[in-house]
Amino acid sequence: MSNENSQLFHRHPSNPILTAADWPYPVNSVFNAGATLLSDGTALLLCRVEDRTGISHLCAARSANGIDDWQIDPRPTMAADPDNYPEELWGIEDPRITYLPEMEQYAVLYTAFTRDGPGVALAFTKDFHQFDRYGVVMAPEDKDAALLPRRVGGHWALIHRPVSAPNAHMWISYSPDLRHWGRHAIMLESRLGGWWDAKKIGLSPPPIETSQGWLVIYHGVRLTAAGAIYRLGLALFDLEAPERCLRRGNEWVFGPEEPYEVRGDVDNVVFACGYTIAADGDTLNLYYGAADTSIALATGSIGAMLEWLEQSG
Ligand code: BMA
Repeated sequence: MSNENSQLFHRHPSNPILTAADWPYPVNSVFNAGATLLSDGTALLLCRVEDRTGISHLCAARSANGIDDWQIDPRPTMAADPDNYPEELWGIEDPRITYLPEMEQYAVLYTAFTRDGPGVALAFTKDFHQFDRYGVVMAPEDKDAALLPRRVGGHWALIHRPVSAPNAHMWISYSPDLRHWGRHAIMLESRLGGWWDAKKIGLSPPPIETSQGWLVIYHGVRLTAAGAIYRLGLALFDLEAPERCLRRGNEWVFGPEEPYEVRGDVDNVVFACGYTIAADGDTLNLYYGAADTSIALATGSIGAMLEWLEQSG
């Protein structure tokens, strides 16, 4: 894939930037990390870590430049707690972080691997040490969720991905209090047939608020005879009615190409759960899980993504 849109993202030369070998305790793999910038500018990744039982927990890694010299918590930062939260029976996965200025806290939406499949769970934190769990907010089977950072029309908005086999679309739901959810609407549908994003799509990192709308990076899953291929595409949604899609790109903008993306515990996967935005307000640092094995970094220009959507959306 060396066509024009692959230029939207540039892989960091030291990819993958974090692997199991970097961990201070024995783990199988580290991938699909939520990301945020702390108030002092430190980049924080809340990494999905799969231990050697096959169960995942979350572990925080902090770095001044967001690239190297990561300070990794010496033990799991947020471990599954099935005694108190039975929905976390088989672990917790794929966190997406949104800072809510109104709450003065970070919301972490994550997948709780329940007895009946993946569900969406919510926890709040101020410091990524203590977490206040709200429990399951969307029952299984549902995942790939994130909150918008502010209320829209007086309500909180949650993007998520319920499964109604054989299809899975992106939905949005609203709440007055972050506990009771309703006004469910389809936000973006998976396409049909041979498309790269046919049958199954989902939100990747939380939406990016721009003057033109909510810029959404989403993943599409192509099922092939050799297995699934996870790639990323772009879409833009109305700022005050985010269920309204303004533009959608046809081609994927990022897909597995490098050896660490093509080969791993799960081949051919790029799966982004988080980003940080540089001081210029335009450079997006996208952190993505590569082949369910390591964490990699690609950078892109938000302005260039919007322009690309304008031309090809
Ligand atoms: C999806 C997600 C991710 C994972 C991907 C590829 O369903 O749940 O956790 O990276 O599969 O295995």
